[in-house]
Amino acid sequence: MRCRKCRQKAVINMRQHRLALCRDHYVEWFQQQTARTIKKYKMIRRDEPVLVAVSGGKDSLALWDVLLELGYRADGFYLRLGIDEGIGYSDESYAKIKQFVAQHPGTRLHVVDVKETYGETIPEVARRVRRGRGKPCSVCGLIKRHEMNRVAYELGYPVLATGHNLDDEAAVLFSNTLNWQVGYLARQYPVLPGREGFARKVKPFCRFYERETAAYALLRGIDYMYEECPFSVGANTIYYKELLNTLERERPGAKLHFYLSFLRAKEKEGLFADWEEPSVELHACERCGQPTSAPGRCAFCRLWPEDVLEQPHESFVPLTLVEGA
Ligand code: Q46
Ligand code: ZN
Ligand code: ZN
Repeated sequence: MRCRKCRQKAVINMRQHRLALCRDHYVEWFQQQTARTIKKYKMIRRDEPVLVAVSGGKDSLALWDVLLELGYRADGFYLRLGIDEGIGYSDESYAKIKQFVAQHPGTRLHVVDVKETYGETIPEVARRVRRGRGKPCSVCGLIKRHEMNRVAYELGYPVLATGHNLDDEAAVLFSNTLNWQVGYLARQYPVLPGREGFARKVKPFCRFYERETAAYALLRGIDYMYEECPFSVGANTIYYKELLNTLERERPGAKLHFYLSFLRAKEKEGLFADWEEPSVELHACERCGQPTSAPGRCAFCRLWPEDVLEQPHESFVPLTLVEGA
C-alpha cells in the first residue's frame, strides 16, 4: 500500500475515507482535520486559552499535542481520582502525563488530587455514599464534571476541550437512540456553549475513529496509558462500541455515517431544534456557585461532609506544574 500523496510506503489505510498515507502525511492530515473540525464548529478562537482535560490515555494526550502543534495556548488539567485496583491505575496515568509535559517545554499542567483536596479517593467516596451499585462511575462523573467546570472558571479558561472520539460519540448516540433519550439527543453535539461564566465544551476529535487517534499518538511518539480504567469493564458504552465495531467490519464507514448523518439532520433539518429543556429552575449552588436545580447546594457539594468543605479556599486551588522554559 502506497501513500496517496507521495507514493512512499503507507503506514495507515483508512477504508472509510479510501485513503492510505505515509507517516508524515498522516500526521499532517490528522492535524489539518482537527483544525477543520475546530473551524467548522467554531470551537476555539485563536486568542482563547484552552484547558484540555487529560486522563493519560491516547485521545486526551493526542489532543493536547495537536492543539499545541496548531499553535493554541493549550494547558492541561488532570484530576487524580485515586483509583488503584491493584494496577496502580491513577499513578501510572499521572506518570504518563508528567512525561508528556516534560517532553513539551513550556506547557502547563494543573492538577487536582481528589483525596488531598476533599479527603477521599473516588472509590472511597462512592463506598461512603453507596451510589452506583458497587461501581464508582456515577460519583466519578459527577466529580469530574464539577471539578473541570470549577478549575476552568477559577483559572479563567473560556474553553474546555476533551478527547472524545468518534467511537465514544457514536456509542453514546447509539445508547441515547436505543433508549430515546430525547433530552440527551437534543444536547449531543461537538460543541456545547458556555453559560453563566462557565466554559464552552468542545470535542475536536469527534470525527476521528479510535484507531486514528491511536495511530497519531504512536506516530508522534506519545507514550500513553494503554489500560482503561478498571471500573470501565462491563460498561454499557463498551458493549455498544463492540456492536458498532461489528457493523463497521461489515460496512466500513458505518460508524462515521451514523454520527455525521445525525449531526447533519440537526444542522440542516432542524432535528430536535424545537425541543425545549423542561423548565427546571436553575440557581447558583449556595456553596460553590455552579448552576443547579437542587434547592440549596448542588449534588457535588452534597457529597461531602461539612468540615471538608469548610477548609480554607486556598486548599481547593489546583497545583500547577510548569515544565521546561
Ligand atoms: S467514570 Fe468509571 Fe470512568 Fe471514573 S471510575 Fe473509571 S470508568 S474513570 S470514564
Ligand atoms: Zn506520503
Ligand atoms: Zn455546589
